[in-house]
Amino acid sequence: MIKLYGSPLSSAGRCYWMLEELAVPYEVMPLNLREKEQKSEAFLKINPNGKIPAMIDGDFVLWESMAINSYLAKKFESPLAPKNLQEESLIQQWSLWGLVDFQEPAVSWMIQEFFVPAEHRNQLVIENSKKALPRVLEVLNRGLEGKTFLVGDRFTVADVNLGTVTDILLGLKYDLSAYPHIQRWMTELHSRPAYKKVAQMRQMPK
Ligand SMILES: N[C@@H](CCC(=O)N[C@@H](CS)C(=O)NCC(=O)O)C(=O)O
Repeated sequence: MIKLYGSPLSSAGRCYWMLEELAVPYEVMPLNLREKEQKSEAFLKINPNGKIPAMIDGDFVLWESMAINSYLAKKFESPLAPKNLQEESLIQQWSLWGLVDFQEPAVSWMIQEFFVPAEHRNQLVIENSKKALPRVLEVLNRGLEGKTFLVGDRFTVADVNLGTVTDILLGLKYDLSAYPHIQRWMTELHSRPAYKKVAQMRQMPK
C-alpha cells in the first residue's frame, strides 16, 4: 500500500487530492513537524531534503509533491496521467512553472501572513509577492483561455498541481476577479468529489 508522510494542510495536500482522485488505499504515516521529526536521522533516510511530503511504494521512495503526483497517476494508469510525450511535457511545463514562478510568491506571502507573528512580519516579502503575482496570474489566465483544463482537454495532474497553488491565494483572500478563466477553472476543480473530500480533511483538527 502507498505510504504518505505529511498532513493535508501542507504541500502533501496535493498528493492526498491525487490519491483520492485515484481512489486507491493509502496509509498516512505519522510525523510530528512540531517535534522536528522531519529532520530526524530516520526521516532524512527517506527524504534527505527533510520536508514533507514523502511517499513510499514498496521499496520505492519519492519526495517532492508534484513528482509524487506524476508517479501515482502513471502507476495507477489514471486518465489524469499523460497519454503521450507532448502531454507529459506540458504537464511538466505547468508544474515546474507553478512551483518556481507561482508557488514561491504565494507561499512566501502565506508564511508571513499565517506563520510569522504580526510584530515580526516582513512587509517587504509581502509587497514583493503582491508585485509578482499579477504577472503570474496573467500567464495562468491566458493558459486557460478557451480551455476547461490545462492540458489535453481533460482533468490531469497539471490541474491538481496548479489548482493547489491557486488555492493558496484563496486562503489569502486574493481578489481573482481580473482573471475570469482562472475563476471558472477553479470552480470546476472545486466541484470534484476528491477535492471536496480533501477540503474536509483540511478542516479536521490534527
Ligand atoms: N517543493 C516541496 C515543498 C515541500 C515543503 O516545503 N514542505 C514543507 C511543508 S508545506 C515542510 O516540510 N516544512 C518543514 C520544514 O521545512 O522543516 C514539495 O512540493 O514537496
